[in-house]
Amino acid sequence: MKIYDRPGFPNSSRIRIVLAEKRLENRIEFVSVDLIGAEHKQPPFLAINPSGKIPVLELDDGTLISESTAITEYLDNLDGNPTLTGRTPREKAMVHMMQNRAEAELMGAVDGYFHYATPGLGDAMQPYVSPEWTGRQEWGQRQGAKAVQGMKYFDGVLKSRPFVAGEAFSMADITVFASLNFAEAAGLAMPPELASLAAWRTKVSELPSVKKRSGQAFLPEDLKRFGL
Ligand SMILES: N[C@@H](CCC(=O)N[C@@H](CS)C(=O)NCC(=O)O)C(=O)O
Repeated sequence: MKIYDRPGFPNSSRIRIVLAEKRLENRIEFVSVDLIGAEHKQPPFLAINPSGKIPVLELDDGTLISESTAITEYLDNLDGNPTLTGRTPREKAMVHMMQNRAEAELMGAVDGYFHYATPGLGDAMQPYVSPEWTGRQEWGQRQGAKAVQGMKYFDGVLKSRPFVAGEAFSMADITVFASLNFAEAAGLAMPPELASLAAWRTKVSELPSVKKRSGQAFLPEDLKRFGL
């Protein structure tokens, strides 16, 4: 199997954690896609994913699977023991409900903040993601405020259960964790009073699959291009 991604980017890191959790890293060949250079918006990559987004999983028979949730479902079910996406109907429902909330309230909102309230991926990407319009900054800032509300929501959730979707670590935890790292990298701070979310984040960061951080840090060349 092949994965088209770029180390350090939030949805790439989601899948890297899944691969470590399912011990599948050795079965994957990684193909690096240059997001800052807008490689993912050019025809060769659009033939792989018409949405122009990473990550994409390519199976050995050539099947192309994009969308991190779909990729996670596939990888999690390969061993017949879907620990990350739910084993029972109730678990599955809870994981997908919380996963969707993590995407809508956190990951998507941080993405909006990053692309519209900050220089985002830089000059090469401007024609693709950030058309100029007068409300652009304001919309980006509103997305940032939405993301902070999302953090408050998940802080509340984590006051009454150990993980985002219940008793076990799941895909929803991975999405919230990757979103918080993305927020931090984009300069969006987590309010210090969110003690339950902070404690959960520390606990998740210490899980072996997360701690490994293989491919979860930006490439030095990308950090330089971000001016970091
Ligand atoms: N819904 C997609 C979102 C993927 C996504 O937004 N990927 C980011 C990288 S983390 C990307 O490709 N961004 C480049 C762009 O939006 O142009 C998923 O769940 O995989």
